[in-house]
Amino acid sequence: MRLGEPLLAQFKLNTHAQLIDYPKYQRQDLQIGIVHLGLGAFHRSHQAVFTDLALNKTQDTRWGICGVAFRNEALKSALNEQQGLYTNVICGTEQHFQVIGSIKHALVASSQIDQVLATIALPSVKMVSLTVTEKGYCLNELGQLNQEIADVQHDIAHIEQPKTAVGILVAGFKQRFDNQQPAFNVLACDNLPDNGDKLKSAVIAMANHINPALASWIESQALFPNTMVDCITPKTESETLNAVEANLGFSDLVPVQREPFAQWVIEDLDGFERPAWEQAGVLFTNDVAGFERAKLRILNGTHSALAYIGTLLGYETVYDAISNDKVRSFIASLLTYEIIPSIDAPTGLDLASYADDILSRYQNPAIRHLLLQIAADGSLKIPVRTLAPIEENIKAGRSIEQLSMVVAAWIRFVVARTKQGDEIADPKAQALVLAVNRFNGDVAQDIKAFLSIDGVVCQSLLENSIFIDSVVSAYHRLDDLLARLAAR
Ligand code: CS2
Repeated sequence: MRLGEPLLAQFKLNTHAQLIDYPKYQRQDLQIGIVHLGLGAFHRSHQAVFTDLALNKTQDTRWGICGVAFRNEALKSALNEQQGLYTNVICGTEQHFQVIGSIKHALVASSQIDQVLATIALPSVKMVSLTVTEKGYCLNELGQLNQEIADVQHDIAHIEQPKTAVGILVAGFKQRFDNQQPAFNVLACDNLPDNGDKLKSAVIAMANHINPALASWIESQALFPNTMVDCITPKTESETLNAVEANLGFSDLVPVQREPFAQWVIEDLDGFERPAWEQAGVLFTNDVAGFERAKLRILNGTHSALAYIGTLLGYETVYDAISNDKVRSFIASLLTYEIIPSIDAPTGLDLASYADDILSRYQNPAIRHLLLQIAADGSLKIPVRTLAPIEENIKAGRSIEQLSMVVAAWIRFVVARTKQGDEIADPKAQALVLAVNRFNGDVAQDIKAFLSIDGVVCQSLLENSIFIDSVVSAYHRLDDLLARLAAR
């Protein structure tokens, strides 16, 4: 039998109910309070789960979610056939199964933009939240709206039919502004520092092209709290579907899998209407920046290091790579000497033990987190995760040797994939491949040309010879490092 409302109704009666958690609120009463853009696995393993937990505790059915995928029609159809229900498989020493009910229904932006905008216009909608990855913010290297992106230009010219997340927000605000309805708030949930502030500035920049009065209205009426989100969520695989079927006896076409740990820190802004997420363990604070920097540099920074170095060593998953003691020591030393010193710890957070806990999370054999998944979009991730601490370390006179090794490994990863003719998943793939194809064997020149690709490295760092020399030197020493890490 397929997961859906009829099955949910039976949970209370059948034995499977002992194996799983399931919604205990009146799903038929759920209103749409949140429109979420980006219906990938991460939203469904994280924010939708926190919301489900809050709904279970409060029975406050104002906060159902309308999930908007950008293109994935199959996900939308499967979720809607299951009345929005899906299984969250928590993979620790044992598997734990939760049927999540906070998503009421799903839409696809590329084929149903009118319905998406009509939903955002509903008076019950108080918030639009997003998990659209770094590239969804359409920012340039200065963190401002990148008007060279074709879809951004499209949205400025045709705001009624937006394609980008920024455009959907602007179009959503525009209809409320035109109809004199109250604004909604926006909750950015992606791995970028000051995610809310940056999204706000991109939205306002686009709105300014449409109507400056609209831009000032958004500026004064809408809140964009900054957030930190954390939960390791590998892609759903056929094993995930099989685990649900084997353990629960029903089929779910769109389950998600994740680690037991999940954290969500949200800037505490007055007037931000939301579910009672604090009852589900969400932390509201005025120092999100400290948590964001710590998580982005310690977790995401070492993730990217593992992704490039691990792939070059022939590993497939984070678990495989971190199970090599030498790789683990390299990562531990990178953390101790170059990453942790670059972070101002938020009050109450001990960075060394935070980092230890993260390394333990990587050593979870039940999580198959593919290095290639993390390696994607390096041109957007490396600046935030690796170049930002490099820049600060240079200013403070600290070492950047190991961070430079990560940059060198990223470049080598791109070189290796280009030579093998493998796809490079990156919005700047074309420019990256072009740069590699022009390599002439003069390492200093090649590295400089690669790092000069438009919009990857900010100008001040590009002009900094300490940085360039350090990456060139790391590139020369990379083979030795890889050989040392590979030696058993
Ligand atoms: C990862 C993140 O794919 C990546 O770039 O570093 O998705 C990471 O797993 C999450 O941020 C964990 O919270």
